[in-house]
Amino acid sequence: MTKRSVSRRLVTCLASPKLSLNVLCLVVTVFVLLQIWSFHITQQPILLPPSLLTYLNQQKEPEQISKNETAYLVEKLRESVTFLPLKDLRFSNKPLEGHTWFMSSLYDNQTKGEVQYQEFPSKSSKGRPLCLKGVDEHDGSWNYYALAWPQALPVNASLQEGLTFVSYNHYDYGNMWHGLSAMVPFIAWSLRNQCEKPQRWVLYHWGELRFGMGNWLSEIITATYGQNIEFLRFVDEEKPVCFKKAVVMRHNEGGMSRERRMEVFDLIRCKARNYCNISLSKTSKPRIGMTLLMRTGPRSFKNESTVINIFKRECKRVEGCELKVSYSNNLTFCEQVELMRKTNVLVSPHGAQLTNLVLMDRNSSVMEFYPKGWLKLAGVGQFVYQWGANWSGMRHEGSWRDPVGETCRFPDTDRRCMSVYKNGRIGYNETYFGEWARSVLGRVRKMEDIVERNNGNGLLDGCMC
Ligand SMILES: *[C@@H]1O[C@H](CO)[C@@H](O)[C@H](O)[C@H]1NC(C)=O
Ligand SMILES: *[C@@H]1O[C@H](CO)[C@@H](O)[C@H](O)[C@H]1NC(C)=O
Ligand SMILES: *[C@@H]1O[C@H](CO)[C@@H](O)[C@H](O)[C@H]1NC(C)=O
Ligand SMILES: *[C@@H]1O[C@H](CO)[C@@H](O)[C@H](O)[C@H]1NC(C)=O
Ligand SMILES: *[C@@H]1O[C@H](CO)[C@@H](O)[C@H](O)[C@H]1NC(C)=O
Ligand SMILES: *[C@@H]1O[C@H](CO)[C@@H](O)[C@H](O)[C@H]1NC(C)=O
Ligand SMILES: *[C@@H]1O[C@H](CO)[C@@H](O)[C@H](O)[C@H]1NC(C)=O
Ligand SMILES: *[C@@H]1O[C@H](CO)[C@@H](O)[C@H](O)[C@H]1NC(C)=O
Ligand SMILES: CC(=O)N[C@H]1CO[C@H](CO)[C@@H](O)[C@@H]1O
Repeated sequence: MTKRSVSRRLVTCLASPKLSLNVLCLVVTVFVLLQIWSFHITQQPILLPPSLLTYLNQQKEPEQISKNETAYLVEKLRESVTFLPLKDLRFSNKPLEGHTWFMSSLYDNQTKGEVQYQEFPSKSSKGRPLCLKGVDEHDGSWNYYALAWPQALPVNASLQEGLTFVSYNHYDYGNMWHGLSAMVPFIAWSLRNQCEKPQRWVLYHWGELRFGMGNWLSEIITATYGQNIEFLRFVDEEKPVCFKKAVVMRHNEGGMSRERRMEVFDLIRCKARNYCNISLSKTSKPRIGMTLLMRTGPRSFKNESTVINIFKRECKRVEGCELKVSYSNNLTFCEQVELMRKTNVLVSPHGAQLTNLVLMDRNSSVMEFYPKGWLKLAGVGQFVYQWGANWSGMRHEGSWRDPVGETCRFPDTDRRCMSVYKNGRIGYNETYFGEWARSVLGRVRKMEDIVERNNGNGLLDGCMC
């Protein structure tokens, strides 16, 4: 050890926070200075106590200290990334309010009338990407999220290139309506971001991973983005996945103005028609198309032939009206798209098949039917198709609620009756159905422009359909 390096190390040593070392260093420094001063030694190694020599040898050169301090700190940052449970049980009594129980420590970007979303990395995440971890499909509190600095991603993490859509859905991705509600905000985001397409999706329900959507929904998404859906597979619960760019939605279409929602449905409708090769010239379209979209099983009509005959009769009275009767359960996706293009009046019981209403031309009409007991017992969810019609620019023409049905041994407002009514079937009232159909058809006929609309005009740049 040379004098120079010894003295430099002694200076570092003097700066040490340990009092005992300081004292020792001071003593040694004085000793070294004395040696130098007395010229007794010049090139010989300085004799130091062995314990101090060991300590000094552990100290690195200054440039090395700063360099390896960085490497050291990055390593510490990497290790200190803290994963929190995706589902925060503290908010289980109000899972959908405010920041929700999903990624509850993070806040959405809320601009009035616009979709509520989170984007990572972003200014609000201070440039940190989002990382996810966990493979649980049954309990979302065993899946995790974290923000990490790009230079210090967590140990064992992989980085996914491109754009990833992370969806939270309180209901499910199999049901056409609930699934579509979860997808609307992503499409709205894309509309405002040069139609950017996701390279992959991560779907959560209550923080639990999901790896699929209903067929209708996945066709809608495939048609809208013009590519197949890729789901991210988490291979190992100890291997986090971080995203170059991630967009998170957890409020469905909440916060979006009616105009923004209609933009989304205009795009979906137009993309679906293109995807199904339904060109405007190729297929003829009735002047007024009335479609009975039937269900089988729960909420089907008890006496289909009578119901069909009532609407057939009313349609016949209106010039240019054509009635079609279809079963939603055995139509392909493109058959549904085609059918809806030809439908101006959709007549159907309450149920997921009604989600197809968004695929009709704007300003088309919907007539909805419920079995007994739903008004008081089924909760607000029973109004989703009234909302859906409004949000997609359709006219909900009202509902018929069957006054007759199975009898429940409790009072009709008792919640226990819902299990009796839930899967009820629907009767008919010939007088009411006839008058109702007449008045709806009358309104439709009065609207002059039953011609083709929604050619994708008015859509935003980069999202032309
Ligand atoms: C929130 O979104 C708006 C556009 O909708 C954007 O201009 C703004 O920068 C975003 N804010 C943050 C903090 O990300
Ligand atoms: C990283 O992965 C290795 C091998 O799979 C595993 O043994 C180790 O525990 C992981 N480390 C962390 C911090 O998860
Ligand atoms: C639409 O037409 C294209 C090109 O002719 C074809 O590749 C595609 O399979 C068709 N799609 C459907 C749904 O028929
Ligand atoms: C349907 O109603 C018609 C007319 O009321 C009746 O003649 C027929 O038997 C009913 N059919 C069924 C399956 O209930
Ligand atoms: C569609 O389903 C309905 C009811 O289950 C059935 O009556 C009809 O024959 C089916 N149509 C086709 C084309 O399979
Ligand atoms: C829908 O109907 C309203 C009037 O009821 C009309 O002002 C509007 O232009 C129509 N929209 C389309 C897309 O036809
Ligand atoms: C949709 O709802 C809004 C507010 O409730 C209402 O002003 C508007 O007229 C409705 N639009 C249609 C087409 O029903
Ligand atoms: C059927 O509808 C008509 C017209 O709304 C109503 O006057 C009549 O009471 C209804 N009949 C039954 C059995 O509910
Ligand atoms: C002397 C020494 O340990 N140098 C290391 C400092 O840190 C860098 C980056 O991690 C390494 O490459 C050096 O080997």
